[in-house]
Amino acid sequence: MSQFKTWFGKKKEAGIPEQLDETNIPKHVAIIMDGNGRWARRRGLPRAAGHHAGMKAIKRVTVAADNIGVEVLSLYSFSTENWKRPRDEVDYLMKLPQEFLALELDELIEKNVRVRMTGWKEGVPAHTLGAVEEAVEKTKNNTGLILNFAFNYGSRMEMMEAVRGIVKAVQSGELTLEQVDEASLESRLQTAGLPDPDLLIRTSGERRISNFMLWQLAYTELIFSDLYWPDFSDEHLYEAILEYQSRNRRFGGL
Ligand code: V0D
Repeated sequence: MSQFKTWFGKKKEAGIPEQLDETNIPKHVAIIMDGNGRWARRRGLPRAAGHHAGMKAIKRVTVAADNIGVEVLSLYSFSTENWKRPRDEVDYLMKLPQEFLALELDELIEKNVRVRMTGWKEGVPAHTLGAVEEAVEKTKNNTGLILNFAFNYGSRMEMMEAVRGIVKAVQSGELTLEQVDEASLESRLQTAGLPDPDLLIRTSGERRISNFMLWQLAYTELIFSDLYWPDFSDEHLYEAILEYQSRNRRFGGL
């Protein structure tokens, strides 16, 4: 995020970097983790190496988000469109949740992190789903940071399913047409119970939403970074939040 001229030289060992306003930390930060393939190509490495490096970035950013008191961190790690990628790459990607959790789940549990999944289970290989569901189950009573993996997720599908649920409820007489409101839809989204994202970060220079949380992003601050996801660090997260706070000071408040 080279547009920011802020350095965090005086960062404390743990806790909130001095420049950040601790009374205005976004509750929900969502990230579209783009640029793993490009990062690898730049280095003459296979795409898999980029995905692997991207996994390491998840660790750094999760620890940083937890450190400053973010309540929900949503990571867009695989869209319903990504199945169109080459078979080998999809196979490799589907091994990453297991690998990530094998390396990190103990520490996530120790840090009181709760793992959640947003997306469709259909079509996900059993070994992948099993690992994710185990993590969700083992952390379901944790009360710290919610680490929400948007995995095999697409927002239009999510909204369509919610609409189907509403139609069914109307047909069965459980709801009247007049009772259908924003809350009826929201409660049927997969993010029900989570606050809407306050801040969305997309890396690697793309400036699109790409079917990610379309309903939930209505009032979200959008920050686009030219960094490739594997290069994204704790300090880049802090810089993004600083930018969020500068925008939010201008327009927020009473
Ligand atoms: C590849 C950058 C962790 C994005 C990060 C199959 C592309 C590394 C997970 C993960 C991926 C998912 C669920 C979970 C725990 C970990 C992951 C995918 C891709 C999609 F419960 N990294 N990661 N999932 N990459």
